[in-house]
Amino acid sequence: SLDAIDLQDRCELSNRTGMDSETLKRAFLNNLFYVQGKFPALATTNDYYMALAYTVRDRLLQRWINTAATYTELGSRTVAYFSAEFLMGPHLGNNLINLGIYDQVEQGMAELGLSLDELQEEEEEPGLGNGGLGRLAACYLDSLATLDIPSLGYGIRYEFGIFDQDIRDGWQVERTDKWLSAGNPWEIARPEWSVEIKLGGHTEHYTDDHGNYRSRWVPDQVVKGIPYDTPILGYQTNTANTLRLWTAEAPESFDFRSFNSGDYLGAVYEKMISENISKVLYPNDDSSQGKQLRLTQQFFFVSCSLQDMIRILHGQNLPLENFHKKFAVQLNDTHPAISVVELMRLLIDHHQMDWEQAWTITHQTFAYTNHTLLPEALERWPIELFGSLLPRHLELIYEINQRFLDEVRIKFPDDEERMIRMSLIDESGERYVRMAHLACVGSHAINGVAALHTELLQKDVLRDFYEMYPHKFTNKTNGVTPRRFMVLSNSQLSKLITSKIGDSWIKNLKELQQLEQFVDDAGFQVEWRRIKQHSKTELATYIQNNNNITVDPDSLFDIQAKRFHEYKRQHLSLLHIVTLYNRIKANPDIEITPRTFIFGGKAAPGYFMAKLIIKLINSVGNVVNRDPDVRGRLKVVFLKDYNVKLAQRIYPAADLSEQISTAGKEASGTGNMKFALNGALTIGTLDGANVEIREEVGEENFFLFGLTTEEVYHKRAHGYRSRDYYHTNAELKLAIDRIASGFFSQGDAELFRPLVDDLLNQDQYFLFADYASYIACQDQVAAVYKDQTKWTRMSILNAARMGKFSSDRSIEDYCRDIWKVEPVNVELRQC
Ligand code: Z15
Repeated sequence: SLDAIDLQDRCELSNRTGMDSETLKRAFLNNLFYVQGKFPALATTNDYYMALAYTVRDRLLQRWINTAATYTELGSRTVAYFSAEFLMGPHLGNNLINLGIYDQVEQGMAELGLSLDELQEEEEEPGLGNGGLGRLAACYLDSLATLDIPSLGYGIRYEFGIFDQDIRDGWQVERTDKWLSAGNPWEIARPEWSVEIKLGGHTEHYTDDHGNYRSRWVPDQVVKGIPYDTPILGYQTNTANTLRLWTAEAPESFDFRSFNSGDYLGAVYEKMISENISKVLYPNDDSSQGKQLRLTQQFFFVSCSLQDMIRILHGQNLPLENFHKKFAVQLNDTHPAISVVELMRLLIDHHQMDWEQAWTITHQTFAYTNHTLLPEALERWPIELFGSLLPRHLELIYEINQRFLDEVRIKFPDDEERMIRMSLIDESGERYVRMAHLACVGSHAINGVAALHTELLQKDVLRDFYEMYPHKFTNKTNGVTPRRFMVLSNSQLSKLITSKIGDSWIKNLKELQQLEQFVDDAGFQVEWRRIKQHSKTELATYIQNNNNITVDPDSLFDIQAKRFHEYKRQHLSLLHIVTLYNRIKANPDIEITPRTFIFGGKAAPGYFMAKLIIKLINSVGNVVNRDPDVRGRLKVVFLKDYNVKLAQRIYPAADLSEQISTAGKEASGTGNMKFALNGALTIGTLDGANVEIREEVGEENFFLFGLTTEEVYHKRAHGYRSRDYYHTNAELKLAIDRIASGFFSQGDAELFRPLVDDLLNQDQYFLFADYASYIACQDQVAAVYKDQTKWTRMSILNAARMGKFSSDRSIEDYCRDIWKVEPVNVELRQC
């Protein structure tokens, strides 16, 4: 029998678990032969990549299976992280780091004449997210596994992730992201755990055999969700958790029906419609689109996931009443907020639970993270649309709302205005379901993602909810994983650090503080600078190859890499560039610190102004980079297709990190943390986590400029007139006039008019108000950069004081304050 096979023998014979260099090489060649079906003579780079990926996967599987077995045996309390986005980045390098075999494998590959860097380049990264929110989810999965917390990530397996960005004639052009076309060695389909979800139709009400009034949902469409699992290994631990992503398919039974009636094409059409659900990621960051398909996607993955969790619960012989004891569900923004209603429906309609008990379980299960203060990002669904897709959920929302408003009335008598503001239904015009309100009412915990952001939520966006439920609110400042964003992406700096303070900083980032003892050590400073220089040279080569622009690695690398949005103010940096250029034109011999300005980031395809800003960057670059008067002292580079892979090249090479959003607009930011961790200095406003970064690194090591949130509010309230700044600041006027005149657009004075007009007449993000302060601050940056000893000192202190911003710290905070979940140790017992 299967049980009789000696497990130890199986491990050794199979060669699939050994981690020494010889075994890894042998396994790799085995996979090339048996999985890819190739001799080395015919193998492509992709064959080699796949053979290596399967070699790594075998080592993951051993840990994964043991982890699952352990959790099942112990019935461990588990975190379920619900997110419409997981921006994982390439798996290969990260898994090698977390397995602790990166160097062995690099050497083994070298012995076979292969470059590990080149093999890693082969991997198509799963870009199943837009920006900060999706990447945060990925960092959190890494930390959950590293901290041995039982957890599941639940989301959607988009066939097309975030679009690939091309630049043509300076404009962004979108191409579909076919990340699955070469196959995905990191996932395993689990069709045996498929579930069905309902859509559309109507509800019926009846009295059951016990005389109870009940409801049922009669859908007009049924769709199947198929889970695909990816193992998420922690750093130097046996824990391998699961990212479970759902793909939509038409159920066999459904096309059967049409097929029987002879409507073959109709059946195929139904199938196509069903499969649309998981076809494509909506490419908007920080704004909501209000499209039916988007709501369908949200409901689809949430319903699949909750049904899956009920299956797991039953599999462990736990009663449904224990749902909230077994699981803590985190809602990553309001995208999965429909969960609140879906769990109620499953408990009440499918499992005959009474309302009170269902509600207790539901609100003890969920916790909600808010990621934005921007009004355009707050999700609302027109009642019509909502009711036609989810008729039963709309009924349940009305019931939840009635009970909720009864509570509000008791707590705040005679305050009709408050009830109108807080209702789950917006009735001011066309009626909408307010998803943030639903998330607040249906959760026991609500958090913002940086101290300032949480404070503003409480004071402003969610003020009524804070007054109603002050105990629900906490702050959970974001963090980033040092495994991917230091150990993997900046191996030289990581090794230097480890040579000085040992390697426990990788799991305990606060230990970086010990670097402070070397801050004035000349030898250490030289090494620190040498490594930064090395990373800059590598990025310079990348720029030469991709943009055909020669940049000087000795120049100050001034970088802004993030999604394009007016509130992030990439165009404020542009105004600085044009100002420096104007100074040179006025006096070509002027003494200036040579700078390379590097931009990266995508614009939502429908966001005209963001795309125009990209065009302006490229237009300014075309002029500045070629003007002989500049003598190469300024370069402007737009790196296309900013993604996780490119981000890993960029952070180590940055001298200056641009974090220049209008105060009160960026919820947290996480790029700000990755840059500083890699020794970049920040020029930034008092916004999001910048505030806390500055607190940690010390105000003398941070370039601060700009209005505070309060000052912005005040100016807005008292009638802000950007044009006044234009008329009173000569450099600002010159910069704007240059752009408006067509100087950067071959004489076309129309091209950038929408941008210029907006700044002169609206400027809702206060660029003109912050311009003088920004320019003065940049002049200071330039002065400090000339003193390389001082700069290096500041750079070391920045990295040394970033300990707080590890995602391990964030996750520990969530575990302690919200999830109430403990680590579970996993031992390797089987292969
Ligand atoms: C997104 O990436 C963020 C917020 C959103 O509401 C959406 Cl829809 C997408 C970002 C914030 O803009 C950023 O400040 C924050 O650091 C990040 O989420 C993670 O919390």
